[in-house]
Amino acid sequence: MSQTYDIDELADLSPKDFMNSYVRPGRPVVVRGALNACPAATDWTLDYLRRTAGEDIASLKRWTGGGIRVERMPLSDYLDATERYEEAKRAGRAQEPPAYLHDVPLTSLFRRADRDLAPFPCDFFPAWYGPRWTAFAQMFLGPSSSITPLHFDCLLTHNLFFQIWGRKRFTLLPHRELKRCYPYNWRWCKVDVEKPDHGLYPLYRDAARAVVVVGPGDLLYMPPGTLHHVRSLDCALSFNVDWHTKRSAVSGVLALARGMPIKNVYYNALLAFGMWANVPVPRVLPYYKAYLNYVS
Ligand SMILES: O=C(O)CCC(=O)C(=O)O
Ligand SMILES: [Fe+2]
Repeated sequence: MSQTYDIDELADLSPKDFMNSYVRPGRPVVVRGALNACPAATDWTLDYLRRTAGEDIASLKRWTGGGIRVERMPLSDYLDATERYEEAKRAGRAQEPPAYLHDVPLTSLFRRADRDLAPFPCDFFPAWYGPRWTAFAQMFLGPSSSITPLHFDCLLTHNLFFQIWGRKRFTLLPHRELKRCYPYNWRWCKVDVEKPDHGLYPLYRDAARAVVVVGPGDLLYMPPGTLHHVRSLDCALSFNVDWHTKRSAVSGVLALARGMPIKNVYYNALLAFGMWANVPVPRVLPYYKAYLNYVS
């Protein structure tokens, strides 16, 4: 029998209560409808993307038995393929789904993200991020059934996840359950949470876990190291912000001793330096940008 792992669900949460009741003690939380007042919730349609960024080349990911394969195509072709796939699925015609536009800088496609998310208070993040927080946001757009396999975020950052539209089902486990999930390559896990092979991965049976579905306008907070598997239940648009506190940035540097790849330690050192020495975000970002574009 697996142990329980509880996730609070709230209708409202102030930045101060968020810091005190969830970030400090390291507890996950869902806030329903937290983004409903943002123009992004209504304006960020596929047609809007087609109009504003359709000619951009989208860099997509497909998970294969052997790892991640990157595919590229004009964004408008990708959006067309995704719509065709959803239509065919609704009509009961099976097709191979398009790949997943996964973990790309939000402002590269939503260039007015600052304005479109403006009602969302930047004090959900440490003061260092300030109004430039959207520069750290990474977006996810994909067809229904898209999956991100079980992993934790590789810099051991806090993760605030914003669901714009569509639904996603998260399976979450606290970091202490890592061994029971059979990790490899630092951040990935071998166990398939949707169909666990208890013969191959017997320790998983006893791992504490929780399942939560996020829908349009919802916010999900995951503390550093939270293991998560994500399945899109619909065609869905989301983004996350991986961010550090002064403390988690230092822990992220010390994680070198626990096997964190040196490249990741470098990015954590950069953020720790920026935050502790109070170097303004625009001076740190050019060095951090490479992280936001790398596949790991
Ligand atoms: O939405 C997804 O498919 C993956 C999200 C994720 O892994 C993250 O926010 O860190
Ligand atoms: Fe993640």
